[in-house]
Amino acid sequence: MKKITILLCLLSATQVFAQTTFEVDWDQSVGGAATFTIETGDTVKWIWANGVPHSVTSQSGSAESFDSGILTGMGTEFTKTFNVVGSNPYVCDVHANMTGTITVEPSLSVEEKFAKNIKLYPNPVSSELMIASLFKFDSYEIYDITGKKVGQGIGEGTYTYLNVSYLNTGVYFMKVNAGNLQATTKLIKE
Ligand SMILES: [Cu+2]
Repeated sequence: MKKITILLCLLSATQVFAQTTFEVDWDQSVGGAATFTIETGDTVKWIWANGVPHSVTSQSGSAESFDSGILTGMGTEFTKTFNVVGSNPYVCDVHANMTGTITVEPSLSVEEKFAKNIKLYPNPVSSELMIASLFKFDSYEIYDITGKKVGQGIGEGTYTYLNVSYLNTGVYFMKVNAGNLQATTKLIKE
């Protein structure tokens, strides 16, 4: 009986640890940073990144319904925990260009969460590229389609900017490393 109790405690501790809060700086420049793939029980926290009125409002067809109402004030927060598997497209009621989708999957490992939430903006890119990651990352490497390394750099947080205007037009692969996690995403240079 004792053994079973301990095992149950371990299981529940692991599940709590696996849950993640995803933070979004919510303003008109958010772009694709407002889109995440999460697992059931994960939380998304939108943080107003300027003093302009915004809302976080689910669109029709969203798996869950949510609406912050229109709120104003830098640092204002709206938090939602997602418990239903499915797709949640949402928008700011004030700014039509502030949109995102929260995709909720039944469960994801830490490795999967990292890999599914590496984002490159814009993509295709002509000069300045932003790499955004769920977790603080250590480094990135760019490879061409022959596997030759054509760029690399250091990550200092969850996002970094780099200039890729030196690359020829074509397909590349961006590898992002965070501790023992790594993920590779296709990058198009135009
Ligand atoms: Cu807005």
